[in-house]
Amino acid sequence: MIQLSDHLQLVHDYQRDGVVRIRKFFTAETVAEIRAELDQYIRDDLPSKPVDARTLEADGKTIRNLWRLEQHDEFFRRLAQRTEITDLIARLVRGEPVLAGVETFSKPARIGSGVPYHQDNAYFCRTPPDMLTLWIAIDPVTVENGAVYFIKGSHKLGMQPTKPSGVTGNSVGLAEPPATPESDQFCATLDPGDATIHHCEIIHHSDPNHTDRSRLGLLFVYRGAHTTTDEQLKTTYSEAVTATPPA
Ligand SMILES: O=C(O)CCC(=O)C(=O)O
Repeated sequence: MIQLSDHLQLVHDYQRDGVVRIRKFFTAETVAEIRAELDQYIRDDLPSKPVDARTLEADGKTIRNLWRLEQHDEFFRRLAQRTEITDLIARLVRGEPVLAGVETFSKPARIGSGVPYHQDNAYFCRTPPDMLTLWIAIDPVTVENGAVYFIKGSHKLGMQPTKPSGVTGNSVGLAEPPATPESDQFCATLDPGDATIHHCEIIHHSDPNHTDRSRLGLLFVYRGAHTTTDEQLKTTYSEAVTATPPA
């Protein structure tokens, strides 16, 4: 893994923009280990896990997301809790980092579905919003195969009105699409091993993958230990997830 020596610049950019891109976050060797572990988990372990350990694409068989890998697989729990990572995350969540989730957004070739405009805190429901996602590219991430687009600075706007999206795995979306056109948004193209870190209130989305190339991302979600549940956000989330369950 790379040495994250320039924390200060990164913290500054994250606070200003709500998202940062880090090249070569993991080495090619670590990316290969992650891919092998995911393959093994899906083949040997997932069949005996609860049905909500994954969300499928519309074909009813291809994995869209794996959820709660930190509970289901020791390899991922350990990887996400390496001190090189949590030392950086502590600065960004302004306190002791607690691992809240390890998951995939797999975006498989040809059938990978889009993710509607949203703010993650509509799902996480924490206050203060000191929570974030480290999104690590396992496959190359391009404009064509469904890179995530972020509206820089939108994490400073507070929570925007939401509506149930009807999208399995992403049940809460923004009530209205943002005024900023996609061409003015930050498109997080990544090579394998590169990563982004995004704030839980930044507005973002991704488009479907109609290409022949998979766009697999591994996500580590952290919150500050000082954050608590925002009951109002939780009520809205519970209604949406009841309307569109993740599995
Ligand atoms: O990977 C994607 O396409 C979307 C990811 C996302 O919405 C998130 O990290 O909150």
